[in-house]
Amino acid sequence: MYKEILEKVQKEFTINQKLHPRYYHTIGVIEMALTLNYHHQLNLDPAKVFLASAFHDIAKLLDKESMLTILQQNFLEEANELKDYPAVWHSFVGAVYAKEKYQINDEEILNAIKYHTTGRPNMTDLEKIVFISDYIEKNTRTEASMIEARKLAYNNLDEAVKKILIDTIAYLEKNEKSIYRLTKDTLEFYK
Ligand code: DGI
Ligand code: FE
Ligand code: FE
Repeated sequence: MYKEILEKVQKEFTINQKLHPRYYHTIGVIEMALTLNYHHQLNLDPAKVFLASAFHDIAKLLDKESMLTILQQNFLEEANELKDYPAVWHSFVGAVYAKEKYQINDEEILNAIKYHTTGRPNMTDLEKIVFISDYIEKNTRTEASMIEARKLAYNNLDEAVKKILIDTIAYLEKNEKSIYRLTKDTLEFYK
């Protein structure tokens, strides 16, 4: 199963016969999430950890128009609010895309994909390790704050979630980007 999934992800991230760096990021997230599952003895089904990680950014390379259409068709309530946060779209869209194109029907996996960018209050262990691994994986996340968060993640997952949100919000504020409600709610919960 693992090999076939990786081939699908690879295909999705190949543009003009070249493999996009997003693929290596995805491999890093798979490795990190499996490591955290083992390290913290979360006893999550490794197949679920693998699938959620492998598909977390599956919609990242879709064009904005397709993403908006998928959002409007599947998330009536959120679609309007989400308009101003294009960076968040691919996570919500990814959950739909994984379900419709790749027959992922497990709600726990779909929610880990859906909330991997913003997190959400009271995350499941699967949601948490995908959210954290997305920020700290070893293949492409090389900045100091990412390495610090990686150290934290081995000690305490909730502390890592908190640090990642604080750093992400600081980064967004510095770049004059608005913060999505869910991102704020998640930090409020983990603070
Ligand atoms: O898809 P990745 O690059 O692997 O990582 P991601 O899904 O965490 O997306 C990261 C981007 O999303 C990053 O540029 C920060 C942005 N982001 C996260 N939360 C918010 C946000 N952007 C806005 N405007 N508001 C948010 O609340
Ligand atoms: Fe993402
Ligand atoms: Fe990612």
